[in-house]
Amino acid sequence: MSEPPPPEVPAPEAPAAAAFGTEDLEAARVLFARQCDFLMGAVTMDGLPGAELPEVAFAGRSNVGKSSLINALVNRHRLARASTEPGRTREINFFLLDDRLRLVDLPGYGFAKVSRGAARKFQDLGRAYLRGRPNLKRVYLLIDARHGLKAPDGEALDALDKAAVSYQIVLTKADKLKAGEVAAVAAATTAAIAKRPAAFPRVIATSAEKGDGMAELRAEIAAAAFA
Ligand SMILES: Nc1nc2c(ncn2[C@@H]2O[C@H](COP(=O)(O)OP(=O)(O)O)[C@@H](O)[C@H]2O)c(=O)[nH]1
Ligand SMILES: [Mg+2]
Repeated sequence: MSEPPPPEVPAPEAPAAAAFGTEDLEAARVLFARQCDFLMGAVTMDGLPGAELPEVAFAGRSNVGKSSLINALVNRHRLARASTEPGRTREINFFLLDDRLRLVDLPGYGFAKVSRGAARKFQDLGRAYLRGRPNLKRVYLLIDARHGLKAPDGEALDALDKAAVSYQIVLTKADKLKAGEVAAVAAATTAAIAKRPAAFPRVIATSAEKGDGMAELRAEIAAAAFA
């Protein structure tokens, strides 16, 4: 039996693909094809690199796909360690792109395998970074497309709104759902953040595995970093 076509979900905001012209998409593609290297990992606020370059940070629950997304953005399979073991990324990892932009892999929140005290310490570091980083241009908050926004994500959104840090939601692992299901989660997420003061209104659905949404996300990042 053939599947009925997915329902048309009205997009409250223009779809991400329409937000950028061909030139913007191409410029972003070229930027992300440049040299990208691991710069350093930091375990304390004192250990952060200087604030002389713009940074965009990736945050989300452990296992949501942060490292995989960074790898996919720069087309490098093993740049950021993608691990199935929660809590392995306990530091803030910095990647330097084209000597002019840093991609920042933040510690995941909500791991089960580390002690509460240890988990809190990493979360405090992530939180301190988010609150006090003058060169932080935008935070990409990753949400598993299969789950949508959950309570721990709500806490992260509250913290970002309170700190007045611009953030944008990225749905990950879109390849695990049908297109209509992804559109429904994107629409629900867009509606859920509509009244949040620091939220950027466009929600981007991505698949690090298949490459969906990567061109748009690169263009969003370039626009946020160099605006
Ligand atoms: N199917 C699929 N799996 C993904 C995708 N992104 C990440 N994963 C898987 O999800 C798991 C966690 O990914 P990882 O990048 O380590 O998450 P992190 O803890 O947020 O850095 C790994 O097994 C990845 O292979 C995706 O777009 N599609
Ligand atoms: Mg990781």
